Order: sequence, then C-alpha cells, then structure tokens
Amino acid sequence: MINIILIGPPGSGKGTQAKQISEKYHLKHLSTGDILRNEVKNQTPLGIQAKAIMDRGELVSDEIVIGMIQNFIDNTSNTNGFLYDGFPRTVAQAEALNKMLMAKNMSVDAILFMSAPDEVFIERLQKRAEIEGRSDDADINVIRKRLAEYYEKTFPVKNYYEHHLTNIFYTINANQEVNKVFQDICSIIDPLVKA
Ligand code: B4P
Repeated sequence: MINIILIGPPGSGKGTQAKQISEKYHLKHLSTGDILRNEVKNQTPLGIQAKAIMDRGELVSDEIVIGMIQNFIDNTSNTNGFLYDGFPRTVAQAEALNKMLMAKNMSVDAILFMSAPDEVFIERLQKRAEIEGRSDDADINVIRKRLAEYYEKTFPVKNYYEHHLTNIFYTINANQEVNKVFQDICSIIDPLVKA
C-alpha cells in the first residue's frame, strides 16, 4: 500500500494531476477540496459552515478536515494506496496524518511539491473562474487571500516535510504543460510501484 502526498499553492494543478495519477496507479484519490465542495453542494451542516470559510479564501478548521480524512481512510478497503490531494495544509494536519498512518502500520512514500511562480497560479484560477464558475476563484481578492493562507499555513508544511522526510521529498516544476508535469511525476512514482 503506497501513500503519496501532493501539496502546492492553489491553482498549482494538484487536482488536475491527482486525477491522472490515481487512475494510472489505481490509488484512492482523497481531495479535501472535493469532499468539502460536495458537502457544500449537499447543504449538510458541515457544508453550510465550510462554504462561508471557503468563499473567504480561508482554510477550514483542522478538526473538521482531520475527521474527514480519518473517516475516508477507515472506510476504504481494497486499494493499492492513497493519493492525498490538498492535504495536509497545516503542520497540525501533517502530524495527524502521521499518527493515522502509524496506527495502520503505514507511512508516507513520497511528497510531491508543485512549484511555479505566483502569477501562474493567479492566471490559472482566473481562467478557471470563467470556465467552471467556482465561487472561490471569482474574486481576485479571494485568490490573493488563498495565496496568503498558503504562505502562512501550508508553506510550513512544505518545510516540515523537506526537513523531516528529505529523501522522499520531490519538487515538481508545475509551470509546464499538463502532460509534461504528469511525465515528471510518473518518473518518481514508477519505481515506488515496482519496488
Ligand atoms: P482545493 O480544492 O484543494 O483547490 P485548489 O488549491 O484551489 O486547486 P488545485 O491546485 O487543485 O488546482 P487545479 O488542479 O484545480 O482547495 C479549495 C479550498 O478548499 C481551499 O481554499 C480551502 O478553503 C479548502 N480546503 C481544501 N483542503 C483543505 C484542507 N486540507 N484544510 C483546510 N481547508 C481545505 O488547477 C487549477 C486550474 O489550473 C485548473 O483550471 C486547471 O485546468 C489549470 N491547470 C492545472 N494544471 C495546469 C498546467 N500544467 N498548465 C496550465 N493550466 C493548468
């Protein structure tokens, strides 16, 4: 069972790559963003609470997100492993994930950090706003807030992994066309799957 983490700023292409990776390697795709958007769509109590937070470009509380992940892992069987997309986003979430995996005799196999200049992310999210109409992409101030949240709360997660799990930390050049990014990622995952 392999566990791969995909982290990076909003618009770095985590969701785009995660879809292709999980299909190719038959991994369970665990996107906290998708789970939260689904709760919003179904207007659950969690969704109603999360919508306001997401629309402001802020992060949903660690308590809520960690509970969601625990449920997902506990209720998933028959898989080659998990692909975490957009999780962990805070150091507290990273520490909680370590504990959850240890309890199941698992560990993280690779951390893929999606890197590109901020202007690239802003441009992509503005383009997506026109196509998909996601409320958190529509306003430039919300996009800037999401980037600010990223630098304040998620960038420390990158540093945490780079420092603690140096030998399995990989920086991906996300400023390339989608298939080229995917090829670079496959060159890291292929040996893990064959091992
Ligand atoms: P997410 O759903 O995780 O989304 P994202 O960071 O906005 O985007 P992603 O990086 O996945 O970009 P994508 O592939 O879609 O988060 C949304 C919100 O949910 C957060 O702001 C937060 O409020 C909440 N949340 C989620 N997880 C949380 C957690 N763990 N804790 C607390 N809160 C949490 O790509 C973006 C666009 O770029 C797309 O239009 C795509 O087509 C395009 N694109 C992708 N790759 C490209 C490439 N190589 N070249 C050109 N365009 C590309």
